[in-house]
Amino acid sequence: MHISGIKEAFEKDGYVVIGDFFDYAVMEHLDGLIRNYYGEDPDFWHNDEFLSKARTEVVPWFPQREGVSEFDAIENDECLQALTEAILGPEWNSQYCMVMYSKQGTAGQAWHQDCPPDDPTRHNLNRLVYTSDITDEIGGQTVVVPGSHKRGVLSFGDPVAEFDDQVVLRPKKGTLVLLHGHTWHRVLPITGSYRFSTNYRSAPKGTPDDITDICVYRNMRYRFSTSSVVEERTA
Ligand SMILES: O=C(O)CCC(=O)C(=O)O
Ligand SMILES: [Fe+2]
Repeated sequence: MHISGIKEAFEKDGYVVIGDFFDYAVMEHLDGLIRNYYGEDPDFWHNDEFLSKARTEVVPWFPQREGVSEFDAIENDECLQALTEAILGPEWNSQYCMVMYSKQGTAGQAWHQDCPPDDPTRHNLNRLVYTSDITDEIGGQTVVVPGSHKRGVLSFGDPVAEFDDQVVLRPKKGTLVLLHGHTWHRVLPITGSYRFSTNYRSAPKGTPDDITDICVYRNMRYRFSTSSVVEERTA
């Protein structure tokens, strides 16, 4: 698929999946670094209220902030940069690289939008890199509702109920998923060992750095910087 086709698919669906985007050996190397960092039993980072209300269990890691430079190669990948520019326009911003790890037996992530869609033009772009396969045996499949980035705020309701028009993604090692921050998405429970993904977040020119501070769930809006529920949703 050429850049124009990818851009078109992204604009229509709010996400696009591109298999075999990254080099296998690079994926192997980063995968090893991530497994080594988390070890056997990482601690949770969020407080109990968040864990129970959001039904989201992830342990984040920002490797570049700790001087782990091996993650820069993906960030500097020319194809990834060209694609990002096509989607976000000139002078887009690279925000940070965040690995998200979920342990066996945890809930994954409930339905959410990474940032409120109150202003449709203000959003982040997830550039998700999968350094190992997401499989049905392990769980942790990424689920999206196509076109939902144009539907406004995520509907109120059961945080983890299925949508009729949802699509389950099973990215393989080396797959790139571009996902609009307003697209309704979630991660299924982790039934097998553990799963992680690596997100190179970016945003159009002029987007505030804290664009993803408030996350919209089906039952609340949650502010990460203060670990607080800023709105209990009733509708
Ligand atoms: O890990 C995934 O597959 C999706 C994670 C996610 O919700 C995000 O990066 O905003
Ligand atoms: Fe997300």
